Amino acid sequence: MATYLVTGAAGFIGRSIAAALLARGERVRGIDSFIAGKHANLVGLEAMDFIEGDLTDPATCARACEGVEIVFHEAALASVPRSVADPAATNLHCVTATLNLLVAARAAGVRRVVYAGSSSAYGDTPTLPKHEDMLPNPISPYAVAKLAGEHYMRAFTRVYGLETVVLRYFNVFGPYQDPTSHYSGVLAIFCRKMLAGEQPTIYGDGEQSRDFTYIDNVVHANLLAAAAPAEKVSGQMVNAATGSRITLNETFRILRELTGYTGEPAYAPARAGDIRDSLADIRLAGELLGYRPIVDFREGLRRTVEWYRQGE
Ligand code: UD2
Repeated sequence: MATYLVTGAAGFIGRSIAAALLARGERVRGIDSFIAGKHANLVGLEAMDFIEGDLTDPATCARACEGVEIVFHEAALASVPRSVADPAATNLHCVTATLNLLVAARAAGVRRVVYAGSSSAYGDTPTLPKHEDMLPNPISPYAVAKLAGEHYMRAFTRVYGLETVVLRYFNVFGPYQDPTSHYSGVLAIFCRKMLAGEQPTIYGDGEQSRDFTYIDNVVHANLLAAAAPAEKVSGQMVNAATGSRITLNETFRILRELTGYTGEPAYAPARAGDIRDSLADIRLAGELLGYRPIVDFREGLRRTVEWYRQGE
């Protein structure tokens, strides 16, 4: 019987958490609908008990939660522009699916759910760094949907006593992130294009900044969130990030060195729903989880470029 359930296990973050759990010798179940996940991401996870299924179906959620102690809920339809194009689909796969999962988790006697929140919840307020007691101010349908999931987590802790921990991820990147979709994270897109000698496009003036967070840091935060004492973390929301930021223009320059690309970027109008600057305050994650970033941005980017260079 599985101790851990990872939703979105064929996605970039889900497969990375599952791999870390399996490496520790844990019993892991994974579920994915392959709407965003990829079969190729399951290579190396053969020891995982895998269910192909969609969390929008309550019976599938019940099956996935059976016998499980801790859930890592990574399944989502990520991407701000995707949510701008189809807000109902984002709501279905981020909000309805999350509620179904929580209902099933409670019914199955799951002890704890660790939820993948998003830094987009902070919105476009000028105050930096973003700390957890700031009022949320979501500006895209995606941000609203991920924030709704956070509120459901807290409500299930308050009302039903289910332990929940929300990790607000800040622009996660690294190996296994899909570089092929228009909705992919910018670093995955840029790595693929620049290694192939293709010109990347920067939306806006490139002076927007992000707290780009290498995947190992996020996996580390998840493992800490699963193990931390309930009295310290249950019902809490904490940033999972590095606490430093960099502009897209500067990132492009570093990627030029790492990939050998010699051209300039193309510039196009800024995307609707986009946020100008993002930077996390990570002190609370330190206090509650004992979290510190373990891989910095440049090293993470170097490893990521090498991974894409090997041909994924
Ligand atoms: C948001 C969240 C992030 C995560 C993610 C999931 C914020 C600050 N971050 O990321 O935590 O939840 O959503 O999708 O809200 N861009 C280009 N060229 C491209 C692609 C993107 O210039 O080819 C720009 C884009 O306009 C944005 C930046 O790169 O300014 C980052 O875009 P992204 O889609 O990688 O992530 P973002 O910040 O929307």
